[in-house]
Amino acid sequence: MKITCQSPVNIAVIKYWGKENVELNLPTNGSISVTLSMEHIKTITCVESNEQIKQDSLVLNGELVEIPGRMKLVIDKMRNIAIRCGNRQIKYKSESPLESPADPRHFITIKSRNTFPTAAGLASSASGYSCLVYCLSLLYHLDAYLTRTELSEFARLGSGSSCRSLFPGLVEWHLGDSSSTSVADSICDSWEDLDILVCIVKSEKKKVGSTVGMQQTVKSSALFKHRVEGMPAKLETMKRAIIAKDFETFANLTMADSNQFHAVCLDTFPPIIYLNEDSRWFIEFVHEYNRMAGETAVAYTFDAGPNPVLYMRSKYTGDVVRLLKQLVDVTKFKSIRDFNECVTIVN
Ligand code: 2P0
Repeated sequence: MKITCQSPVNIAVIKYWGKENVELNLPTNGSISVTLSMEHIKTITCVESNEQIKQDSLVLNGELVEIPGRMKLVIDKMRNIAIRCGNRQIKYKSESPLESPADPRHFITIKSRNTFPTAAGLASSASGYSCLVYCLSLLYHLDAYLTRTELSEFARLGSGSSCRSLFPGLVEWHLGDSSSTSVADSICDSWEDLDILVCIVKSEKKKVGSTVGMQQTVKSSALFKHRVEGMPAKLETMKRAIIAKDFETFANLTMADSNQFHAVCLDTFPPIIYLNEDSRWFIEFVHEYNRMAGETAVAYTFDAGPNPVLYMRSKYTGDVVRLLKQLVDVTKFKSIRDFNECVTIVN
């Protein structure tokens, strides 16, 4: 029995940084992201289960690797739920292409690959864990018992930001106050004249992993406390801007949050520096472009790496791409027009 799914990455506009509970990946603040389309950047995962398989295994980008502890935890939790589901009431129709669920007592083989550089600050763990959780939910027909939001808890246990890739469009990961309430759901599933441009300036492995970085920040940054205090109001303003399709507020808050996140990284001791000279060039370019346009036309955001992701009003996209191609030596531009996709079945 075999299921293949694909999952996109998501890029936060109000960022997750800091864990209240490291083991459960409970965040110190809620976050909001945009799920990208899968045209260029995605994870494809195939999970196979049958009684001939002698042990669980993971092949990542063609290489047999040890299954990380967190992944084991996610797989075990989902298997346990699958074993108990026999006594539960079926709420929904399973989307699974498998007629009957796989036996959760059998071992599984996971084969997963990314169509973009792993650990380059482009949230590969987000597409990876959301894809795995969706594959397992279909393999065991868990989607017949649990909502997408309930399933997002398992993705979060694997990697915080991955709970957001289970939904299309603009998505909120709620802070919550327990494992079952710190979950994701959709704010709105499309924004027609919003375009996204992912610019890949460097595809080296990032220096400080997010999990380690977040713990250093929580321990050492005074600015971080200020950031957390301001979060509930910021999230509310952002949600209202998204629902009203108010690009100006959306764009300005996105840039301000990215800047504050990187300021907090710099305020961490020892400091975490994700931005580089190219990143700073993009920041100045965007502010100058907006000044010339006479309105907020473009916004930037940077995750745990130097690659800018630009959000723009679609009427400016052609001009921005043309100018960037003239001005900068960027490895790749990925123009993402349709981001109204989320994790889905391949076969
Ligand atoms: C985000 N990042 O909201 C923020 C912005 C990076 C900067 O979520 O430890 O890989 O697996 O829960 O989800 C990256 O953190 O961390 C991240 P874990 P994750 O997208």
